[in-house]
Amino acid sequence: MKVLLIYPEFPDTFWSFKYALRFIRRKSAYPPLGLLTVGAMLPAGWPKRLIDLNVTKIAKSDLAWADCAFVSAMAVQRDSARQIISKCKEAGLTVVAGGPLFTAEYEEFPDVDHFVLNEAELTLSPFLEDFASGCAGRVYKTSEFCDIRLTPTPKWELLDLRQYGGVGVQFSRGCPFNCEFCNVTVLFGNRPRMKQPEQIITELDNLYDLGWRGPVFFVDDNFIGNKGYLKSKLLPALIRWRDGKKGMPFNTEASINLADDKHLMRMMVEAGFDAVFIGIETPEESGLAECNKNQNKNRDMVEDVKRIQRAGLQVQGGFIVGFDSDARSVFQRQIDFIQRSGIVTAMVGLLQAPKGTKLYDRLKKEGRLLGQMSGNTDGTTNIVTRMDFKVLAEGYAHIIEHIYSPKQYYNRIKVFLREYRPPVIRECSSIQRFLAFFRSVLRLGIFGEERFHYWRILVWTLFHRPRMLSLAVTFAIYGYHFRKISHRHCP
Ligand code: B12
Repeated sequence: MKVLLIYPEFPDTFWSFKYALRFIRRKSAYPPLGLLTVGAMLPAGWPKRLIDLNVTKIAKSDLAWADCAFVSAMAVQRDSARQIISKCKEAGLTVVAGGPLFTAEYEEFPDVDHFVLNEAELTLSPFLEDFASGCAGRVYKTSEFCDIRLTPTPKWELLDLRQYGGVGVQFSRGCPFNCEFCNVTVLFGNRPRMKQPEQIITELDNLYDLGWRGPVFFVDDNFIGNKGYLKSKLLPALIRWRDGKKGMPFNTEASINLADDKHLMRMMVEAGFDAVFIGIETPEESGLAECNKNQNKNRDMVEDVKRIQRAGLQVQGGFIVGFDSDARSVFQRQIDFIQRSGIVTAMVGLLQAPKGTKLYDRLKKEGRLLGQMSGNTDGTTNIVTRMDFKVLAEGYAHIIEHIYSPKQYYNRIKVFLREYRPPVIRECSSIQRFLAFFRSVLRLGIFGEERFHYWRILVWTLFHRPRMLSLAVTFAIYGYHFRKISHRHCP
């Protein structure tokens, strides 16, 4: 069997980082870790090619070479997935699909021959056995969760790492919390399942040996889901691993209660983490109660964010407007929170209901669903909102325009740099970094609408926080991307 592993194209979004990646001449933010893992589970004797449509086009010769296509996708890749599936069918390939999009919505893809849903660790072998005996069924799914201590090391050699801004490593799956809008507990359960530290060390060694020195994203749903195991097993192993290494800063996703544990933050920084993404969602207690985000309730989240920043971790934040309980004042409250906390990378979206979540089921009962979510921060929603949609859309557009306007955005960088105590990770100097700086001078510092703010922050950083100069340039480049995207997505 000759297999094409295909990853559909992402639209231009907040997370695509498309306009920022151009500065470092990379094509995509992250490689498809799910497909690389599936690649490692397929029979060794099957020749494999990975086609990530975010970095390359699919050639006729690839389609002619292959017998079957294994397609992975998340909801935002829906349109591109449909196109590539029909292309593969036209070329006479057997199409097998898996990953979050299909696990949630497989009924919507009549052209796919076989669905191998949920975690491939459990569903792929039964499919392969049936396939080998010529009696493969259409849908393989399970309600069980696998033991990820048995998950193989991703097959990194299938791709050209030089095309990516960062890479992913997964330590755990699942999250102990129950936010109403989130898919994670449906897909991966409430009890975090962890890999053995040795598995992670092997994955990191593989990447290091392949020459990778860029950022590594621990793609866990909630990295601190099991703090005890983290502190006693993984972090000590990572601290040992980092000794003598250069580059490879780590980042991850965690819940806000990270701020309560100084020891954990200290260990994470020592292990080489320099950023965490946190679902803040809303400063309104009523919104937090509505979506069951109890871990964010009754706390001073601005102060929490600052505590994490002071520990040496940049905080990136997710924010949502469009809760039933949101009043018109929510837009300004969100802006104030974002500006005061110094969360430079602030992702703001309208509440959407992913299929399979408690939110989806509730709204279905209430007759308030409008098809599928776009899964995107594009100013759309699949919910009949309580607030008049025109008011909501205008309020949303106002937040986006405000927080990414050069003045506010660069102010935020300064608020952040004042608070931040950067960890000591031995950086890898590279010609690409220097060139990125040079390109930023041209595009942002000379031709950009933000040029005044750009030079002001560089000069300020040079005098007050000289060690963070390269971070300030990185933020300036991100800001360019966020502005481009926001012009596109605001209705
Ligand atoms: C890392 C990550 C990202 C990264 C990068 C993803 C990338 N390029 O690969 C970033 C930060 C960019 C990202 C962004 C977004 N993400 Co995201 N992300 C994740 C996260 C945390 C981990 C994904 C991962 O790498 N997992 C590790 C691999 C090993 O697991 P896996 O991909 O699931 O693959 C396994 C199975 O699914 C299956 N499988 C996967 N593919 C295939 C294919 C075949 C053929 C087979 C047989 C099996 C199979 O086998 C694998 C092994 O078990 C997941 C949550 C999660 N735990 O999966 C959310 C998740 C995938 N993201 C999600 C969402 C909604 C988003 C955003 C829309 C968020 C937003 N509001 O903007 C954006 C969209 C991206 C964009 N560009 O606009 C949702 C998707 C829901 C859905 N129904 O599609 C998830 C599930 C999180 C959630 N809360 O619901 N994300």
